[in-house]
Amino acid sequence: MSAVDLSIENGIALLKVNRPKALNALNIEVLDGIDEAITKVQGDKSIRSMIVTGEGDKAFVAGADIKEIDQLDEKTAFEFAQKGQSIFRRFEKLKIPVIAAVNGFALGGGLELALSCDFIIASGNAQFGLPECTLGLIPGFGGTVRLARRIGPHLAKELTFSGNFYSAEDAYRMGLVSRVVEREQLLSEAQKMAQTFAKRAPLALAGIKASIDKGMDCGVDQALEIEAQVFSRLFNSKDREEGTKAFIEKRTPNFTGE
Ligand code: CO8
Repeated sequence: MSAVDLSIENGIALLKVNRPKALNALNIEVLDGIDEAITKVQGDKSIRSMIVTGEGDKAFVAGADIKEIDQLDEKTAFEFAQKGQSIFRRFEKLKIPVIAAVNGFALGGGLELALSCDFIIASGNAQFGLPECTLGLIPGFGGTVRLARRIGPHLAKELTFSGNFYSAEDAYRMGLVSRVVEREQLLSEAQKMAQTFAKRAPLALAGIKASIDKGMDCGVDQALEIEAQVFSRLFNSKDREEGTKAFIEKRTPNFTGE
């Protein structure tokens, strides 16, 4: 049984972290499995969107593997942090929409994985937190960077200073989670959203993702320039032609990603 399962159906990739006995904690094997899955998804043009979740009823991912962390020293800790960071950065840069479907604990590195996805939906029993300070550590897989950008520095500091766990409803109120659903409906809700994205023009979605993500990292003038560049480049795409033609002909567009 592999520590990360990747299945692909009808253009939707489902990545499941599969280490339920350790609450799907991120050990080296899981990190390498995620890295491999990213490469597969990048190489398969039929994939239009992706869902990330954890196996079992209890956890999405309960953090980096604390038993592995315990073996690190300053040098290996730096290397380990960089390894996780670069994998999550590759993840974040995928050109398709990626939904984190959080089905239980999303703690430490688990929340950092979810933050590398485009947005998070959660089941009512989900719990979120960055409890690294309770271990004498700080988040090392992008948590201080991405959480502050997602919910603002004040809330990011409250979470990381306290190390507390927050309910799905609290996370929703903070804007960390976009939607809370019943546990039984979590995957079907994520799939419904992924199916909607899969019907849209892939180059347009990739362009929206790039425009929002790059735009968040620069000033308004530069962000507007990026938006105009992405917008205009789409005029070279077959899908743009197909989209407007289908509207005029009153039919559903057939987008090919070209
Ligand atoms: N690492 C390793 N094993 C874990 C982890 C983890 N993060 N979380 C749970 N497990 C294991 C437990 O050890 C236990 O295994 P065993 O049965 O062999 O003893 C099994 O999963 C079940 O866990 P519990 O018995 O503890 O289950 P409970 O329901 O009692 O508690 C909790 C669930 C509250 C989630 C609890 O397991 C817990 O607090 N886990 C740790 C949460 C945590 O602190 N996560 C942050 C880790 S640090 C981190 O993620 C840093 C990321 C950046 C790293 C950069 C490195 C340089």
